[in-house]
Amino acid sequence: MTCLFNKPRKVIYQLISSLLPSIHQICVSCLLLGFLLTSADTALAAQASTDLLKQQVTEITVSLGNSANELKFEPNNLQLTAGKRYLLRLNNPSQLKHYFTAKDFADGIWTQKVEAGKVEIKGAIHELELKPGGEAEWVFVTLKPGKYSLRCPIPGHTEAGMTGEIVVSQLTVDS
Ligand SMILES: [Cu+2]
Repeated sequence: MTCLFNKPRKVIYQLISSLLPSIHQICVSCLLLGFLLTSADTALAAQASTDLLKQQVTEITVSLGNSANELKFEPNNLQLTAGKRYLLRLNNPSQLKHYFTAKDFADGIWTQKVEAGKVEIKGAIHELELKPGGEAEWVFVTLKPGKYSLRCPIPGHTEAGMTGEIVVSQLTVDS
């Protein structure tokens, strides 16, 4: 029997780095499954066994403000379903800076990535700031059903009506 520790260091490093991608994948799956199981929904947990990340994406586009510089999200009501994968395209056609802020919503999703310009960001995202003419793509899987508020926290914008609602409904399984 060969002992791992007798092998040259280089071989051990190669072994570990070849394992890393699969370890990462397993962790993501466990994370998703754990999240769904703790939400005590067996239908969702069953859904998690199919690979959530390979699901087709549903595209949604939301504008932050408009060319007339009105302070609103268009549309300002998003209807999503838990356990689905989405591509949220955000754009800012106005001459003002805006935020897409929905912290509780962001806590209840799993972000796969955010793409803006030539940069791709992985990991948890809680709010995005879009400068005039800015665009970003947010790919995520919805996990936790609920009604979440959306707003732009720039002084005066929330007050002027730059708010919205994101509804994540329970996944219904046909029997
Ligand atoms: Cu704003």
